Amino acid sequence: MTQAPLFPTFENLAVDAGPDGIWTVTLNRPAKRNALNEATIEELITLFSQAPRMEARAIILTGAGDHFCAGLDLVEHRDRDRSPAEFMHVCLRWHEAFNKMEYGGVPIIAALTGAVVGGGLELASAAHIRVADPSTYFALPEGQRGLFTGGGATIRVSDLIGKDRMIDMMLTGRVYQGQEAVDLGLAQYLSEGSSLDQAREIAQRVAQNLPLSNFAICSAVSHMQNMSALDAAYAESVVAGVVNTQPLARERFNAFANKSASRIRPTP
Ligand code: 1HE
Repeated sequence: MTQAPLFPTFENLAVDAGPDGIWTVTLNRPAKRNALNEATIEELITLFSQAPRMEARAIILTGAGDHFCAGLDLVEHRDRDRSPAEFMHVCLRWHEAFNKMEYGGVPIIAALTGAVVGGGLELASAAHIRVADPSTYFALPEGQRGLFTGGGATIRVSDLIGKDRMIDMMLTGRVYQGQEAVDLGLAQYLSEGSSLDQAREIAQRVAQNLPLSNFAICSAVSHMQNMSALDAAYAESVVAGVVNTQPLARERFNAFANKSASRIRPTP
């Protein structure tokens, strides 16, 4: 893998910035099952702060080894013996990283394998598209570990699956996988083979959209969800005013009008 030239050398992430604007970002602590220590979160903040200004057209987020992410680095947490205020600040850095992802405007496609647990599910839920494979499983083992979610699960995971299911996962350690996980909303896709391969196909398709459209899709929808319906409708009209009149879209309108553009059909 090649390191994106404008980034410092990351210790915990591998970044492969492809010439087509599709980046692959790999959590790179497989010996620790990609558990999220403070250093990894700082690297995620750096990366996802800069990516929108570096012409990334889509980012595939994956984990090295068999497991996407084992959540909070429990050993670091034990060793640091943090005060409540210190851990609050840790959580605020997680929020910084995950908000940069969700609101940054670059489509993020998470290719999930193995454990997507605790903070790993919080990370995955900040991606715009999640692809699971037959090895992927989702859990919130906070209850069993003597913890509570701190990386945004109360917002994002409950948005995906509903508060009652999330509470059940946290209380009982219930694990979801396969089609059931997709049906519940934990992932949008279940690949038969490698989730990374399917994530690449999705990234290629998504990267064909105009960047301004993708920016709006991958930031405005989330922002509008935080607004009143009245304000969201107003903001939507403003965003649509900018996006739907972008000069680059004209050739797409022309292609539709002169019948050279593909038509929308159901998959055979
Ligand atoms: C870790 C971590 C970790 C593995 N922090 N070091 N997260 C959890 O409760 C999940 C904890 N992890 C596991 O349940 C399992 O490790 C896995 C199912 C992910 C993988 O199992 P396995 O058998 O492949 O690996 P392993 O033998 O358990 O672990 C291999 C190494 O990874 C080992 O280190 P080693 O130095 O002894 O070789 C483990 O200690 C290390 N490792 N997971 C630190 N999480 C903002 S609040 C968020 C709250 C949460 O995230 S709660 C969920 C915490």
